[in-house]
Amino acid sequence: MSESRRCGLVAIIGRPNVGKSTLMNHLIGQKVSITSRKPQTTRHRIHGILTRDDCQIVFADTPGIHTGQQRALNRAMNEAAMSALSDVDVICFMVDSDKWNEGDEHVLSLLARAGDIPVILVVNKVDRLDDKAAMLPLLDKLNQRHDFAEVIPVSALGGHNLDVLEQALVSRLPEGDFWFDEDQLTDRSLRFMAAEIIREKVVRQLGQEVPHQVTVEIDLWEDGPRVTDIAATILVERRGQKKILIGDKGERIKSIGTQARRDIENLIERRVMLNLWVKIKAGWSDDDRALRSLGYDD
Ligand code: GDP
Ligand code: K
Ligand code: MG
Repeated sequence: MSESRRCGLVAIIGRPNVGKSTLMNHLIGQKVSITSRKPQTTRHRIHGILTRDDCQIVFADTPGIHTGQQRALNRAMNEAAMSALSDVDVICFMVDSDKWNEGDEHVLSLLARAGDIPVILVVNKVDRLDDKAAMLPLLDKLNQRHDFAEVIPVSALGGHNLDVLEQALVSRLPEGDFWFDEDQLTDRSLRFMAAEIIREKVVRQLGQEVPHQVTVEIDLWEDGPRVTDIAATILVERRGQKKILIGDKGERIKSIGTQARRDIENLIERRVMLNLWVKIKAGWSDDDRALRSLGYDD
C-alpha cells in the first residue's frame, strides 16, 4: 500500500491579502494534524498537513515575502522565504484575479529562482468576477513571465475548484511514505499554531502596512483539568502600534483576545483562558541578532 502513497512539501506564496490563509484553512480544515517530527522530516517549519488515504501534503511555513529591501527584517524574511522555497516539491503562486500590484510583481520576480520546481499559478477570488474573461489579460501577462506548470482559477473562500488544485498538487508529489503520523498533536506545534492564530488576528487589526513587524511568543501553556491557560506576548515595533493594538480602554486587544481564544479552543478542543500582553521591542527589526533569536535565520 505504501508504494502507491505520495508525500511532499508545498509552498503557497503571494503578497499579503491574496487569500493564502483562507486557502490553507480550506484545504486543511479543522483537522490540522501536525505531529512529532520523524528523522527524515525536512528542516522546514510546517504550517499544516493535509492527510488523505493516498497522500500527505505538507505545507511549508514560508515566511511572508516583503517588498522594501532597506531593513534587516525585510531582507532576512525574503532570504528565509527563498531558502524555504528552494527544496519544496511544488510552489503555488497565488494572485488575486482582479488586483495586481508591486507586491505581486516582487513575488513574481522571486520565481526566477524556483529553478525546476513546478509552479502552479493559483488565481484566487474568481467569485468576484462577473465576467471570467476579465482575468485573461492578467493570465496572458503572467504566462509570458513564467512557465507555469498549470493555471488554476479558484475561490478559496467559496471552495470553488479546490479539489482540482488539490489533485494538481498531489500528482506532483513524489511517491513515498508519509512523514507524519496522523492524530498525534504535539504541544510544540499546537503552541506554534496558537501563536499564528494570535498573529493573524493582530495583523487584521493593524492592516497590511506592518504585519511582518509583529511576532507572537507563547510564554505560558498549562493544561489544567478543565481549562488550558495560555499567556502570550505580542511584540510590536513602535509605540503607535502598541497603542492601536490596545485600543480605546483596551477594547481592541480584548476583541483580538476573544477571537483568538475561540479559534484556539476549536483547534485544541478544550476551553482556553488567554492572556495577551503587548510589548515594544525597540529597534529590533534592524538588528540581525534579534532576528536570529526570533527564529528567522533558517
Ligand atoms: P493572505 O494575506 O494571503 O493570507 O490572505 P487572507 O487569506 O488573509 O485573505 C485576505 C482577504 O481576502 C480576506 O478578507 C479573505 O476573506 C478574502 N478572500 C480570500 N479568498 C477569497 C476568495 O476566494 N474570494 C473573495 N471574495 N475573498 C477572498
Ligand atoms: K492577511
Ligand atoms: Mg495570511
